Amino acid sequence: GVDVVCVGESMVTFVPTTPGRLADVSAFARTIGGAESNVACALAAAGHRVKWVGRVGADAFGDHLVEAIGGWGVDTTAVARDPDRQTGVYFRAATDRADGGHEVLYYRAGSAASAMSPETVPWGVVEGGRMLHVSGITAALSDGCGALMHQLVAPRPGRPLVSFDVNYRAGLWRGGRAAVLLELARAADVVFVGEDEAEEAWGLRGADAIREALPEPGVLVVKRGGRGAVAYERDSARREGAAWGEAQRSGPAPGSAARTTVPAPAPDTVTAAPAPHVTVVAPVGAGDAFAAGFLSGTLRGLTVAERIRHGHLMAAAALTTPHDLAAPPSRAHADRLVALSDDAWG
Ligand code: KDG
Repeated sequence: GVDVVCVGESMVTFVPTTPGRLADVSAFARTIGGAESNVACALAAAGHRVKWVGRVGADAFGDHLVEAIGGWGVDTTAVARDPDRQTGVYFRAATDRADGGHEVLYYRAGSAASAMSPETVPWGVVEGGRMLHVSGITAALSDGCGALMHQLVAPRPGRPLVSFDVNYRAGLWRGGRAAVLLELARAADVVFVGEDEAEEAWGLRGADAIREALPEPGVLVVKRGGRGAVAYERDSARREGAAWGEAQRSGPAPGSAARTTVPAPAPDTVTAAPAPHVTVVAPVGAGDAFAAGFLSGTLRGLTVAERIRHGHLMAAAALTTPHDLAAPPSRAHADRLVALSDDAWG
């Protein structure tokens, strides 16, 4: 069986070989991008069975994505090839702006992935894992992709545990607020969001305000950059622990009321864990790596504190490479690092 199914658009990515504004640089190195396939690759590298579901053109860049992502050990058999649309591409500057943002140029409007929809993505495939990982990027790609996202997170019997990374991308939302991302997050079981993006996307300030606006998910992880991360875990989610798969299967019947009408949730357990200090080479991909580390710990039934530390370790690896993806430490090595005392982590 498959542990995790990741659904989303992947793109061929061009990163300048010299620093500077995109307007000035002239040479680029090709790499791969795509938040959900980044998570898939990192999870596969950590030893999990992972399937990436996406849609690429029947072109050379589509070949490259399928081959490169497959090279990380990800099952790509469910990736659709669209003969009529091209694979998405994006360029990003090598130097990040002082405000923490980075310069990005997307060439993805009308891409093969934008044709993903409830009609073009085979349901049997997305339902086939213990866990389903998706992100808010997909909701911005097209109406069909938006409809697909709503369908993927909707409560239903037998639904896998749904992990949702908010992944607000200002360039895809024209810099505006994205209320739909809050709606999608509400329906998920595990939610990842950065404090900065919650402010940009929803105007919410600080971790507690985010939890207040988003009380439904069993686990909400708020990332605070160099200050680490804090997780809010509902007691019911904690009790279910490693048995969450079973709990999901006996969940609400089809057509029953959405989670927003579920009785008021029991109090949260709040777990904060600092991040190790690293010299950042490129922040892109760190959020995906964090999600992969956290989800890997979830699949292994680790405590929330341990899951956060695995997330931080994977993120540290991604932060210190110029590409989105970094080879994570081996599981045994990561477990040793996670078990270090609080002093080593603080
Ligand atoms: O998280 C990294 C992604 O942002 C990057 O790989 C490109 O998927 C991408 C996007 O849509 O921004």
